[in-house]
Amino acid sequence: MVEKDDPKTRFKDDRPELEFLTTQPENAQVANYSQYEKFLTSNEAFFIRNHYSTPAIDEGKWELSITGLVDEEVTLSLNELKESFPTESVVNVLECSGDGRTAFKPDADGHQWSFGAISTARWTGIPLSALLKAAGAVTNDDLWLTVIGADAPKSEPIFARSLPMSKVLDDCLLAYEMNGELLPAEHGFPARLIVPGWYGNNSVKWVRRLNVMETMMHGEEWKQYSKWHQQRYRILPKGEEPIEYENVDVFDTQDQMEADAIRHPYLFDKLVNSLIIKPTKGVITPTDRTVTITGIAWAGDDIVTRVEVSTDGGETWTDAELVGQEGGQFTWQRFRYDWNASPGDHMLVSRATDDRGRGQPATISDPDEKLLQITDAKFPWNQRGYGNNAYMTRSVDVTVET
Ligand SMILES: Nc1nc2c(c(=O)[nH]1)N[C@H]1C(S)=C(S)[C@@H](COP(=O)(O)O)O[C@H]1N2
Ligand SMILES: [Mo]
Repeated sequence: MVEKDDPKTRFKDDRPELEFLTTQPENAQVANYSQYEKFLTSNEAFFIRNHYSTPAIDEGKWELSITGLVDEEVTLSLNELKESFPTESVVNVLECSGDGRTAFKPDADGHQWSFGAISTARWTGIPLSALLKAAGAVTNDDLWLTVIGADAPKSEPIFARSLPMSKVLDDCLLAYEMNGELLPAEHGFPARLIVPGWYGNNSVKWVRRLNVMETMMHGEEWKQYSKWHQQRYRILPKGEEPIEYENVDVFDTQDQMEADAIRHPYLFDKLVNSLIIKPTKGVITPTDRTVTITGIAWAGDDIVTRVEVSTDGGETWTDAELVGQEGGQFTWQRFRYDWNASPGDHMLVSRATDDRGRGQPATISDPDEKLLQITDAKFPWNQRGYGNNAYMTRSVDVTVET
């Protein structure tokens, strides 16, 4: 490990691009949304979300094992991995499912992220399909792959996620590069999972084992591994304990909210959402009355087809222009709107729609409503404040002066 990547010696002063919520473990969000004007976020400005401190991993000793429903258990060194398998790249937005948690009232449990727990990088690594094939894994669509991280101290539950085999084979990567550089320690060195379009919690960092299984992790046998899959990262109404399912057959997070068979959705793919980058809150003095409003919109593994902007707090809406989605399906869509601004106070809001016709709700519900799904334009308040895509919580107040 190089010295600067030692979490004990790296302090927040080294990273002006980030606003640290905690330093040990490191949890930091993008400090200035102007970062989002670029379609890739630099490795230095990329948000960090760690449950445990960044582990010091010796790449010479690190190994990946592939276990479970396989012909033969396989163990691979980093060199074997890099030499024996094809690589692919994907530009993918990582968004923490707790992004926007500050908007839940009363407060939801967890780090109080505003809207900076989202970033985009180009990830390069090995398709999981190639790795599983090499181990002679059984890969029927109804199976699961449990991906296990190496960061938990001995006494703590291991960070691991169970992912449906169909998604795994489709497009998941074991990435070892981020924006053309080796993965930085805090982003999962030497190898992490990338699950395109899905919430960040699925993209396990510091991967050490892949286990092919008939069910998701659950019950006594997987107790040491399943906390972050079954107990956390679930949408829980006030007063309810998570139901541990063995299997679900709906993976889209919003579809899960609507499915009777799933009471407490898992945070899998990202909900449709958007964010205004410019102007920022405060006084603006346009030279010719035109104020360009810019922002980003994203929809997980769906596609953003429309973004609307309101300059009167959501009373009236106008279509924004979609300006190129460089990088493909899993990056964010930028938008702009040239606003002919009249002097006075304005509340700017944006809302996106995806190719399935799903939009953003206006607000977040009251906990006592105990909503299970988006209802009457309200996002369900939930105990841990996941998945907020309500547009009014992201509004920007500006005063236009002449
Ligand atoms: N092993 C491990 N993987 C992990 C985590 C973790 O704490 N441990 N955090 C997850 C969460 S909640 C998110 S949002 C992303 C954040 O990735 P980043 O720190 O590279 O931005 O990593 C995920 N992978
Ligand atoms: Mo997260």
